[in-house]
Amino acid sequence: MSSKEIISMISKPTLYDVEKIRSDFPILQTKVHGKPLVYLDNAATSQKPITVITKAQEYYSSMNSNIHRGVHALSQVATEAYEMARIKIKNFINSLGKNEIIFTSGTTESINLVAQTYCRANIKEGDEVIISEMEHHSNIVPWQMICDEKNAKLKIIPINDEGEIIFEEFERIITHRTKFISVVYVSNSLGTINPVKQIIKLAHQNNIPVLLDAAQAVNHIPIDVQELDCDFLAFSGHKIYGPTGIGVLYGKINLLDSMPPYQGGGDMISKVTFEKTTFNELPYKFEAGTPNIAGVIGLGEAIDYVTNIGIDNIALHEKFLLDYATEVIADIPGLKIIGTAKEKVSVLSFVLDDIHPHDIGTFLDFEGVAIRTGHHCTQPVMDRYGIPATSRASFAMYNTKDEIDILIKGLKKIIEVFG
Ligand code: 7TS
Repeated sequence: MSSKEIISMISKPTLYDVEKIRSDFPILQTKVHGKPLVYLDNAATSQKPITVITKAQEYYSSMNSNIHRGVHALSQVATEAYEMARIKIKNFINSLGKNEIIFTSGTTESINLVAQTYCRANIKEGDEVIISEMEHHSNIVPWQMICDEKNAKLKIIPINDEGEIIFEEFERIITHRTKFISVVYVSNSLGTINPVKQIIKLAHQNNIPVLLDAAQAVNHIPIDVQELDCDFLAFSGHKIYGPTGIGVLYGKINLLDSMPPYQGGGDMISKVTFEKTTFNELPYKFEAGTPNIAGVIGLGEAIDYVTNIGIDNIALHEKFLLDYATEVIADIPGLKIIGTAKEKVSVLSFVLDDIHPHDIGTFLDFEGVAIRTGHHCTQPVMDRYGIPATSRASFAMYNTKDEIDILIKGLKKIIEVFG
């Protein structure tokens, strides 16, 4: 489909009624500096529908109690709601069983958990771990830490000018010493969708487990862990319209079973004596202490919200937005898009002449437009392009063509002001 056709389609009603969806998100009525909020910082965190907000509140107002330990009514209701959310997530990513779903505080903790358990137990001196050049710092630093500790080597798959993984380089750097691969499914600073199925296939031919950082994928792309055949998958609730401070680690049951626990404490034990402790079954072995119960229940509600609209419909709407924005932004003199991969989600990073991204962000803020500026916790990506930072607009299910026009108008004003 040509971009002209896409633009003509976007002016027609899309698969769903965007205005109806917008009315579910109270914050979208906010005014910023007297202007209607145009929220285009969705890659940092998405806004929450009213159902998620009320569900988390409902937990505190009518269910609040600790889970898994009480025989009293409230504890049972809370436990049921908490475990129901686990089942919703299991179904959403099509894992084999609910025991493969572990609640963490977010993508960052999920990755650290795998690095500190699976990799601490399985990586030895001289072994290698592979990541890519486009990782978020959360998928770099935990591997540096464990590689430093074990005297192992961290190897990097380079990216090309478009912001795509160079697959032949990946094939080249895998060796018999490679013991783990952790790659981002969708880049937060470039928008690139990586060929993760091919990566996993090649890794498995070499008996290497793969973790997918799906922080930026889960809200844009349907995920089927069985079809992907990934060994681990990490994501955060707040990027998929759920609460902050809650996330998920999916792991194949045999791997999770073989791993030592991450943190010690309540709920993760079967029996404790001073001489010896035995650990609880999965998934509780990895959920020490009182968890973020409201967060889990809120995340379950967010999954329901997304499922009702349909992740495919969301993807289609966002593709229209990305294609439209990419087309119209190209008319801005001096603007260069960073990240032009063939397969992309609705993330648009750019630099504009030598105007500093922070100036762009501040100026747009006065127009009511929220974008992200900086290195987006991907400093190696910035180094790859020889830039200190980008401006990044990222679109979600509730964004509109009109909002992109406001962004473009703001950018044109910036050029007038900065000359
Ligand atoms: N991985 C990717 C690809 C991300 O985009 C992020 C957060 C993380 C990991 C970490 O997620 P957390 O929920 O544990 O913090 N990305 C961004 C961003 O692009 N702007 O702010 C946070």
